[in-house]
Amino acid sequence: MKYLKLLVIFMVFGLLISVACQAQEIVTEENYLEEELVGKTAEFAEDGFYVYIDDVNRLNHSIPSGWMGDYGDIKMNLKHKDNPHSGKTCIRFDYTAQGKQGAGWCGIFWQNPANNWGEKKGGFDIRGAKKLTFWARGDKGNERIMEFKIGGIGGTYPDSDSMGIGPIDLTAQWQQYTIELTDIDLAYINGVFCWATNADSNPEGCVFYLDDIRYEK
Ligand SMILES: [Ca+2]
Repeated sequence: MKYLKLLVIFMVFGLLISVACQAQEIVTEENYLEEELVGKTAEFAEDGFYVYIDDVNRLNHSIPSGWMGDYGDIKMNLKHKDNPHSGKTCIRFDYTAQGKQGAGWCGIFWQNPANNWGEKKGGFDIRGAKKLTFWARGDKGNERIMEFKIGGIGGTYPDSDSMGIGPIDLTAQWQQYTIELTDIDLAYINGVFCWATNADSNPEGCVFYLDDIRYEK
């Protein structure tokens, strides 16, 4: 009888511990789901939070490392010196449209740190920015870029939102373009800028230039 009592006490005790553990797990999971992912605070310079202003400049943020689609068709020069929009350099992209990876399209994401497809927590908190602006020109004019955008990288640490413009037909002169961000959640943005285009729109390929890519308040 004594042993039976002990057995019952042990069983009840075990059951209580088991229930307590389950309750703990549920609470932890709920807390995790409710927690908003917020990035590192973006430090704005006087006229904006820059993605690119000039080659090797302390104002630059993120790396154009996320090459997509026919990445073998792209050449990138971050220090092109002929006719930049500002300073000494702009970025030149050469797209051959050969289809080296068989995709028919290509694009590049700026990521932080380099090559971060959402597996690391590297995004920025850019809340307060009302728009992203950038300057672009084509080598000849009529180069078609299907999309310019911000955000949209998924993974374990996904971007909180995304917004894009396009398609855009570039001109041979520098022009400023704007992505409006007033209705966008900018709490966590790893893919701070991106462009994408395709061979259908540029059968002979294209050459284009970008400069002064920045978030503005
Ligand atoms: Ca520049």
